Amino acid sequence: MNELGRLEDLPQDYRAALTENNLVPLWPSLRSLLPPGKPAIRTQPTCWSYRGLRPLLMRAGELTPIEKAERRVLVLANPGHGLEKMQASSTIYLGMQLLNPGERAPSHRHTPNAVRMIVEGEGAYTTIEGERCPMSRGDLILTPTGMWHEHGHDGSEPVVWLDVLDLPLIYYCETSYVTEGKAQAVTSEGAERDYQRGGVLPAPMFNRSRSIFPMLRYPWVDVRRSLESIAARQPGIEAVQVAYVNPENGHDCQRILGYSALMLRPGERLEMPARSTAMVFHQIEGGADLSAAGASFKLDAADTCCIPGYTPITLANRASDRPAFLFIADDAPLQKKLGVYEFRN
Ligand code: 1HN
Repeated sequence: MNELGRLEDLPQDYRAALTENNLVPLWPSLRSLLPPGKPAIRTQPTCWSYRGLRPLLMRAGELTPIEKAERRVLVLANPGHGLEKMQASSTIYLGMQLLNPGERAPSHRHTPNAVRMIVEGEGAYTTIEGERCPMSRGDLILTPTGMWHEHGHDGSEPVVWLDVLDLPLIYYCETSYVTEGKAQAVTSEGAERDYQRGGVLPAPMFNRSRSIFPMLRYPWVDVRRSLESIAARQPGIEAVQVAYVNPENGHDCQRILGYSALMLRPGERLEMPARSTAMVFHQIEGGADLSAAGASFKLDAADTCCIPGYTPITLANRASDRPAFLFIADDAPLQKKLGVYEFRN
């Protein structure tokens, strides 16, 4: 590839005239905009241990009342992007949110899409457009773009969950904003039970689907049961993994970020080929060793890490006598829509 002219090669008066006219020469920057073979990646392999994070989150609970925070969150920020950018990858925002007994996080709606992966505690719930979704460890709860949502807590212990949002992308697009709202009336609970059997859908006579996001809560007990069934019935399968999809059409459950759950069988080691998406791993149960891009992390329950795209990843269950379970988030739905998603073997 031939050397391109540098900015310094241009006469000072010419550079000044370009700047004066809001013009920039492309050729000095072309190689950094289009690096050969592989993108320039800011996302660094980064791990946030729950053991390190939890005391700081509990302290936030003492320092800042919920009324002063609205959402009491410590953001899992990737140093490769600069901590102030508050992003885990180019498109993914991660935060650990604390709700103490009796607290309420008021109703609002916004353009970014969110999901919550429940980390600890019982008795809290999110209400989304009137649908009350109880929170239990490992449950996944969606709050898609534009839907009213608020959180409450009737239990007796702190509740913590991992928020995953496509906020960096929506912010980049200059489309990120919020609308504050009044408390919602609860009108329904347990709507996910209408979809508890794959292959069997509600079939209203006149109107196929009530909503483009028909399922908002994916209980961990059901997801875990599916994984265990696959592992037991298909011992030769490469990877025991299930995707969180829209049960009405089988598409990704959200439009920009994709979610799945992975079971590592006792003693299993899994080599994942490089793909173009950065990936987030959150340990739901058990312990796993993860290595990628020169980094290696020991993940214990509730730990979270982020790995850049275009790098192979190795995962290993540390235990030989019990399975390990991971929640995975990436931006494959976005990249597939854009036509840039790739696998490299
Ligand atoms: C948000 O609305 C929540 O509703 C959590 O719990 C984290 C981070 C950025 C923007 C909105 C929530 C958020 C958020």
